[in-house]
Amino acid sequence: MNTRDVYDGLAALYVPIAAAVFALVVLALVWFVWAGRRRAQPRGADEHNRVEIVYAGVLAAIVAVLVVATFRALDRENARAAGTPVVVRVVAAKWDWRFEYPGGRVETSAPDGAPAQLTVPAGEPVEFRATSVDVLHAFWVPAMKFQRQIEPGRETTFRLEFPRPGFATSGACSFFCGLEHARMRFSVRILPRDEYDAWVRGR
Ligand SMILES: [Cu+2]
Repeated sequence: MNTRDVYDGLAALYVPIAAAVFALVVLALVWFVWAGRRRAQPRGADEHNRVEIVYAGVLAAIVAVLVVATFRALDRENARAAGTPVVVRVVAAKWDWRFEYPGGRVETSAPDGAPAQLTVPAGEPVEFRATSVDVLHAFWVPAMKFQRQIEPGRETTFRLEFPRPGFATSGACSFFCGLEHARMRFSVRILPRDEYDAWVRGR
């Protein structure tokens, strides 16, 4: 979950509550003004202990819900910022991709020619450290509208945040690199974070 989603989730809670409270206050004011005009108030008519206790209880409950939701959102945001970003090492070569993950998991193309698969978590920044072992290539994920040239002997670092599972399914080399350039593709699999962690561990 990125910062924007955290914020939108909170706003979706705050705005309806604020609107409902505002509407209730306005309605109550109008009602009291209308119902109370020119009528003599009997003694004790300004004492409504039960109503006031219910009112205070409802207010306290709303405040409690908002405070808990806000601090939870803050915790999620802090955890996201504190955690080291997911790092994927990318090695481009004529004419294949190689993706290396922390802990030693490595993905390359299959012997039957199926392209290498890039697996990433959804909704958080993924840091790519890319290099080439031979000539210039380019890392291109069309759905992300992102491409970056990859140079031999030099590490190129970039961060991408894949919004949700299924958002992108494929990528390719977008820099002509020789005879089989057109075959230099990879598939993209975006997983929820917990599934991604299980996948990385389960090599
Ligand atoms: Cu290439």
